[in-house]
Amino acid sequence: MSNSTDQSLLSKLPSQNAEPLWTVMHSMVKPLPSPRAVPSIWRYNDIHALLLEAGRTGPAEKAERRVLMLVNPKLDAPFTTDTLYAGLQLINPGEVAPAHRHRSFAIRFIIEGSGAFTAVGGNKVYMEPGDLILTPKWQWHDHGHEGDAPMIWLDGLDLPLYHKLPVHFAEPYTEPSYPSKPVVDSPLRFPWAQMKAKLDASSANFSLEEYHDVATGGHISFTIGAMALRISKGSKISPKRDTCSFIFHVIEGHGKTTILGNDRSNGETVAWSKGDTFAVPAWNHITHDVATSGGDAYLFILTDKPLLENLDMYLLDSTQS
Ligand code: GTQ
Repeated sequence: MSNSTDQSLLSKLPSQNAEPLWTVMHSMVKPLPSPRAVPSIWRYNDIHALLLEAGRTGPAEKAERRVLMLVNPKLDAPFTTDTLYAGLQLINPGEVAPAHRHRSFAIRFIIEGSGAFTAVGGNKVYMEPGDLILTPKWQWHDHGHEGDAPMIWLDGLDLPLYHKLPVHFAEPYTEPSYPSKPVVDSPLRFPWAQMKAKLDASSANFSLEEYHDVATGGHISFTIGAMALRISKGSKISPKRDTCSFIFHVIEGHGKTTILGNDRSNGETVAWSKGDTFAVPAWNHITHDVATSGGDAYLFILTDKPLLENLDMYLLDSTQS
């Protein structure tokens, strides 16, 4: 197309709400997956102090949820990665984080404290450190605390998805608490002792276990998946990259993870220890390296793999050696 034809054509397009693809082909159809999120780490020591401070400034009832969102430095809230949201929530003894329900799916991974519960759909599920608790979408849920020290957990939700699909909403319940009774064995609670035993059953230098929905045996939700990873002390592992993004939370141990961008540029190494949380964008290369001193490392992992599989967007980089 000659330049003058092009100019003449281009000038006629805006009034028709049309634009040429050929001038922007490369930015529209990129040669590599192009996450907007960047690698990032939130250190527990730092956030913990701020969360305790938030705990002194006002009641959970008023805040609805006392949460510090873990916001990716290249994105706005609620993006921790391009698809996953994480936040750290604190509840004080005697408080109630009032009942509501929303269209997003949520998980809690318990970090510290004892005596708090999440009530989901009428069932009070007590939480202990290392437990994973599910809150399926559209279930009435409130958090309460019968213990005597602040309780803190990691929230994980699929909230970022609703920016492209703006159909998310929440409803408050008429009372602070939804009527509920305690349950001992809830299909929504995955105790740490059971998961740790599975991870420890392997003598390989690492073991990876997915949390499965008790009823279906499949992923815990249509959008978010959860896994736990054990890496033996002194081991270095480089899982193949894929189209998933991840949020890692350190349950135990210390080590470092090198995260390389989709074209192996912008490398970053994050050193981590207990309580830290870090985000890994899609199609990034990762290498975990666990120190010889100290014990095995245990990591909790949130992933968008169910979402990508359900949409047939999952791809493992089979070219990686
Ligand atoms: O506990 O219900 O971190 O609704 C963000 C939104 C937690 C919750 C979050 C929520 C919740």
